[in-house]
Amino acid sequence: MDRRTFLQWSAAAGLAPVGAIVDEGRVDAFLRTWLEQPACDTDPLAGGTRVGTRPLTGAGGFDQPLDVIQGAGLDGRLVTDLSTLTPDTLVTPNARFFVRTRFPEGGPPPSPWTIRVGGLVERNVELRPEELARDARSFGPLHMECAGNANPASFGLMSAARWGGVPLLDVVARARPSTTGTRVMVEGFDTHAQAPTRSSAGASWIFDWNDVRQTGAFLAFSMNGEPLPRDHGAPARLIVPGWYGAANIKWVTDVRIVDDDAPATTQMREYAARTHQRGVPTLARDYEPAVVDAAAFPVRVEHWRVGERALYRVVGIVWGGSTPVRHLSIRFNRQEPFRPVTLCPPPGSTESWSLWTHVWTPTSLGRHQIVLRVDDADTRTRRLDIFFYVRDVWIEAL
Ligand SMILES: Nc1nc2c(c(=O)[nH]1)N[C@H]1C(S)=C(S)[C@@H](COP(=O)(O)O)O[C@H]1N2
Ligand SMILES: [Mo]
Repeated sequence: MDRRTFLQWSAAAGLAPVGAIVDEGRVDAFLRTWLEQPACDTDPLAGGTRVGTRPLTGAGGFDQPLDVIQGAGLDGRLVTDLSTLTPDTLVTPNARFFVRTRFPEGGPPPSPWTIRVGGLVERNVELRPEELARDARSFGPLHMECAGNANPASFGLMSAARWGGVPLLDVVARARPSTTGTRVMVEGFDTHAQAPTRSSAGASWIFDWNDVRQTGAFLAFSMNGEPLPRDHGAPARLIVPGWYGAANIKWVTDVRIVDDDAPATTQMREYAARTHQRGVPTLARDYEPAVVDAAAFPVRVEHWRVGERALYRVVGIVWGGSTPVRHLSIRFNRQEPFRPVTLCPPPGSTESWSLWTHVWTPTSLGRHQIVLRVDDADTRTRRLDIFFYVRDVWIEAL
C-alpha cells in the first residue's frame, strides 16, 4: 500500500484524519516516519532534462579502474562502481562484486577440499563442502563492506549479494563442542605466491557463541544463484551478516573450537583499528564485535535542467547499523545547515543497503564538500562521526 492508498483507505475506514492521528500519538514512530515521507511516486524533476553527472571524489582520492579485477593474491582487487546504482541494481552481479584478495596461487590447494572441525570438541570431523552444500538455504540480499574502504573517489569496496549456505552453528554441532569451548575460530587457505605489499597473509577470525547466534553467521557455497566464484572464497566462505568483510573468511579449511584464552589472530590484529577496537588487544575475547555502524554517502550528483534552472539531484546510499535509519540529513559545506534527504522507500532492514535522494540548488560554483548525518536517537555512527566518508563535488553551472 503506498501513501496515497493508505490515506484513501484510512478515510474510507472512518479513521480520524491522518494529522489528528499523528497529533494524538496514536501511531507508532514507524508509521509516523512513513507518513512524513513524500510519496515515492512523485518526481520533483519530472519534466526536466538530465544534462549529465558530476563526479565525486575527496581528500586523498585516487582513480582506480572500476568493475574490473586487477592484481594477484593479497593485492588483487575489484572495486565496484557505485555511481550507477538504481533500485533495480541493489544486488551486485558476481562479476562486479568487490574483491579484496584473490584466490591464493602460492601452492596446491587442499585436494580433496575438506573442512576440519576440531579443537575443543568431542570428536574431530572432516566435512566435504559439496556435502554440506546439499542442506544450503538462501540468505540475503546482504550488504558487505571492507573495513579498509577508504578511497573517496569510489568507496567501492562494498557490494551486496544473495548467498546459499548453512549456519555455522549447524556445522559446529557436527563435532559436538565441549563445554570449555567458548569461541570458534574460522580459518582459510591463504598460501599466496608473492609477499604482499599491503597486508599480511593468513586469514582467520574468532567469534564467541553470542556473535555466531546473533548474526546468524553461515558458511556460503553459492552466490546469487551461481556456484561461489574462486575469488569470492570457493568452495566455502564465511558470511557474518552486519560485520565488516574482514571477518568473512574465504577458502575455509578449519573450524576450531577454542576457549577464552585464545590469542587474537593476525587478521583481527591487522584490522583492529579499522574495526574500531581500542588499541590492538592480545586476546580474542577483548575484541568488540566488528559490526558496521549506520553510515551513508552520495554515489552520484545528477545535473538537471528544469525550465531555465539548473538543479542537482544527489543520489546516495545508507547501510549498516542495528535498526533501519529513519532520519538522514545532508550538509554541503561546513557553514551550511543539515537538510533532510528523502529515504524513499524507507529502509526496511539493516541487512542490505538503501538509496536516498536529495534535490539541491547550489548557491556557488566550485567545490562543495558533502557529509551525511543520521538523526535517529541512539543510533551509533562511529564512521560518520569522524567524517570518514566525506566526498567533494565540483559545480560548474548554476
Ligand atoms: N582467506 C581469506 N579470507 C578473506 C580475506 C583474505 O585475505 N583471506 N580477506 C577478507 C577481507 S579483508 C574482506 S573485505 C573480504 C572480501 O570478500 P570478497 O573479496 O568476496 O568481496 O574477504 C575477507 N576474507
Ligand atoms: Mo577488508
